[in-house]
Amino acid sequence: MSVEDIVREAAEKIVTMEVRGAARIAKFAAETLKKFAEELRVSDPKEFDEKMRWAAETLLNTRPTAVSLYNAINYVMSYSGESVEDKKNSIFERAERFVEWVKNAHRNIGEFGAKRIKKNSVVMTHCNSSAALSVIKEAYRQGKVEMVFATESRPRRQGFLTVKELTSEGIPTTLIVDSAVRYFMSEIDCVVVGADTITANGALINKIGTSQIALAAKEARVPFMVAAETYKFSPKTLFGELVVIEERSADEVAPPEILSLKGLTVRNPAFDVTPREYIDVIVTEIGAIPPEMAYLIIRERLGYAFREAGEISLSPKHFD
Ligand code: RUB
Repeated sequence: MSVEDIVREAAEKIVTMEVRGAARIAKFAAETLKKFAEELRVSDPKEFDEKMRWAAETLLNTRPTAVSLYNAINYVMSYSGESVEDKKNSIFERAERFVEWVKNAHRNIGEFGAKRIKKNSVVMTHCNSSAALSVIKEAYRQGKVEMVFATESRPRRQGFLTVKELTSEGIPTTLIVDSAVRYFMSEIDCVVVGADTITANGALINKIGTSQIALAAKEARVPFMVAAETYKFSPKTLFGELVVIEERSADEVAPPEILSLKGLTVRNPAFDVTPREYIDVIVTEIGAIPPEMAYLIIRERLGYAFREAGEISLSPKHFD
């Protein structure tokens, strides 16, 4: 196995969704860059930088939508140092700091988010979000959650992961198909979802179907909470860049006998956009904010995080 295979294999795991979810892929990318740097036997600093850049771009070109991946990679790649050894140490430190960021963020988000959940609540969630589950689990620990409705989340059924996780903690859970969301909305007290990306204007990009849930929630006047670490906010959207919505293979949607039907087209977008008007609150690790404040998070929080060592701006190649 060559040292490059560390990166190739990691990239493959993200593409095939063996590692999935915006926080997990971000953490995994940071850990992979660290491991790659650790194993790289190169003495020329310039060559080292080139190899690191190749690794960063390979990881970045796996899935286009979750900005957490871009932010994680940029954070680690903003390393400093003149010698290879110094560069490596800076990478180790930054990767470890990013991983800590992920872990601590979940703790705070759980705590802040749980405060917004009232006693005896029935909560609905979609897909499988570690941030949203932090909120739900903490609220349950505080005795506030009576029942969680979890959507199946077709086509990949991440809802199964969610119901496994919730039931393993003893949380009363109801699994529903995605199309049953509006049917049950009148029984729901609060919707909590995660985020793949939050744009500068406060829109949420999350698992396909999220915007329909937000629509049904607004109609029924059910509060809609987004649990999102600050590394889910997109600095790129500040400069007008649009979020690329990943479209995945038709195989995920239907079996071969359907896919072979003459004249049939299958579309499989993995994410959708929920405008900020549908969002009551975004719970981040530094506080619960209205979506209108997304711009400030990007400027004050992320600007600072990347300014520390000067941002290296990477653009994914095949998504442009
Ligand atoms: C996962 C998804 C999740 C967000 C947030 O999509 O949309 O809601 O990534 O998750 P996929 P987390 O399964 O296609 O990766 O809070 O864990 O980052």
